[in-house]
Amino acid sequence: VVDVVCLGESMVTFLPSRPGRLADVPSFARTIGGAESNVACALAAAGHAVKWVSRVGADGFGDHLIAAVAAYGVDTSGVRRDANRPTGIYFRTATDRATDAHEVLYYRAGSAASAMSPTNVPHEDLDGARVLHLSGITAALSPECLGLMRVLTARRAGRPLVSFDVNHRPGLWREDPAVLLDLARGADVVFVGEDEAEEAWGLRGAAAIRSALPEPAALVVKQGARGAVAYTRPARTPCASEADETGHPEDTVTHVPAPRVDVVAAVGAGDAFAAGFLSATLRGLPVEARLRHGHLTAAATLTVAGDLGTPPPTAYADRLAALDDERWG
Ligand code: KDG
Repeated sequence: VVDVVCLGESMVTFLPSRPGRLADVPSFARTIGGAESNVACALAAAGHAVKWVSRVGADGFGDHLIAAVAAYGVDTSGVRRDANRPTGIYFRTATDRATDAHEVLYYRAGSAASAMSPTNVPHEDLDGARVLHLSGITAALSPECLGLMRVLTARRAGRPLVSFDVNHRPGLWREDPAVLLDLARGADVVFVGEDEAEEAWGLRGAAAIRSALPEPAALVVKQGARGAVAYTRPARTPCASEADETGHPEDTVTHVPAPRVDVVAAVGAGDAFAAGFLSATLRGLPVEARLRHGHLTAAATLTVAGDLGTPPPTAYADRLAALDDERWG
């Protein structure tokens, strides 16, 4: 039985050997990136049965991605090879710690994953999981990928719990990112950063985001170093959509401050947060503990240059998550 299916593009990622402008960096180290496979790797590291569904080229970068993700214990049998399209890659510069700024150069237009569509992602790759995790990056890759996202976020009886991380990537969007709000409305669990909600949708603050997005049974708004707030209400059937402009008076609002960490690079931290939150959700933990596990998993990634940190072992994370309010954050 698969706990979570994560669907999305991953890329071979090149991290700079030293800080500086992309134009000046002389060499790069190879690693892997990809929001959804990051979530898959972190969930597998926490002991869950996870499958990554994607497409990669029939090339050496595709071989490397599959091997690297599988090495985390993720089932990669749902990754299809495309003989006619390459695996996506990207280069980035070191993060400026003061401003969090870095340059990103994608080589992913026309990639194998950008050809994912409702017709070439087989149902059997997605069926049977408890959770299907998606992100807004996929919607930005191509019209075919957007079509796939619309199908996967459509409410229907018997579907898995759909988790959606908004992941607004301005460098990828040609269309109006309001599409991301539509897709989020079809999900059961939504993760969004306060900053990206303002950038993509012009919505300021967590309450405004909840008012615009009342449908998901759980909406998690990440507020950077301030922490994260979850709006939750008991899940009804996945088909129920009782939202109206007045929002949900029955929402429970839970805020958890973020632990203080010495941030090296924020890339991948949102994915780690989602993995921690989903792992605790799968274990039936209360909302406060879900948020705390999100923060703890994110902290491990915030303190490394790459996308994937080493989260604390689950038993230790459970002890940290159970600390008193005064000792937390
Ligand atoms: O969340 C981290 C991702 O942004 C990174 O791994 C690259 O998937 C990526 C993307 O499309 O930006």
